[in-house]
Amino acid sequence: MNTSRKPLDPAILQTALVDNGPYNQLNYQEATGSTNADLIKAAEIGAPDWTIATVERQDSGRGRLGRPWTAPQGAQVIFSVLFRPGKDSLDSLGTIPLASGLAMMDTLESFGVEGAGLKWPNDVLIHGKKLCGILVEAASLDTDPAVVIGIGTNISLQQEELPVPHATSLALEGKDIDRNEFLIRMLNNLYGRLLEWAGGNSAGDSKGNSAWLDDYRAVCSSLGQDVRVILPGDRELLGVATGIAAGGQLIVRDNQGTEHTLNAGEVTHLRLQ
Ligand code: BT5
Repeated sequence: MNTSRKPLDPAILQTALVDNGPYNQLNYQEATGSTNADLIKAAEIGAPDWTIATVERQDSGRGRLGRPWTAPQGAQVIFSVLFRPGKDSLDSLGTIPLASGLAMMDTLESFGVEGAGLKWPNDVLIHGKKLCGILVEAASLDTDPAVVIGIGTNISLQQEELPVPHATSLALEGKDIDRNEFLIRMLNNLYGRLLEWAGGNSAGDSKGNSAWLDDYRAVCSSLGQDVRVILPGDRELLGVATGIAAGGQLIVRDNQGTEHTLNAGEVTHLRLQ
């Protein structure tokens, strides 16, 4: 077996993340359908805030808009986190994916991974290829909102194992990284960025700007790029990405000079970085 595909060690994870760390619960299984689906169900029956679900393999891993997310057993770090951000946070939930992507960038930087950037809102690309996928779903939007943040990172996939040609893995980028260590660092960074996110919602300036969003802007490789954006309803917008608004929206100036502030859209960078 490829050594980096050894199963995760739940005892190490439990000690680092729960007993000596900020999380409340760790659910480890060899396989499941989708860790996001599992935690959404768990949230409905009262699972605690800061519960982690992690597995070696997903059989129906999901991306956005019903797209599939796949990888061979043990070749990724796959996890979801249940986060209950509090009742005053409903208006800010849309920026959780950005804070989560930033935590991934922190983690990659700590391992010395070069060439990574965040395509708005939260695709981590290395030299234009997708390293990880982030899916934030609402488990409940009532008086006690609960969100599930799910992330799959390609650790040891080889070229012939990539599910799509525009994917990459840390192994293919020349980094042999221990999956336990990756998961521990990533979950600590995610916890830290989510606390900053929560603090920023109350402590930002009068326009809602906060320090973590400046960190996001610094690693967002969409900024300054010529982009094509497929907007909801399949409309296409061509222009230059000029900024990230205080609410996390992407600002695109079209070829006529009009600025558009986008809440959603599928961005393509027209020049490879
Ligand atoms: C995403 O969707 O990128 C979000 C993926 C989230 C996966 C995590 S794993 C833990 C948790 N549990 C779940 O069930 N999901 C979350 P999207 O932007 O829609 O990208 C999906 C597209 O990425 C697919 O249509 C493929 O083109 C491509 N893709 C699938 N598997 C991939 C992989 N391993 N690496 C790179 N690209 C992949």
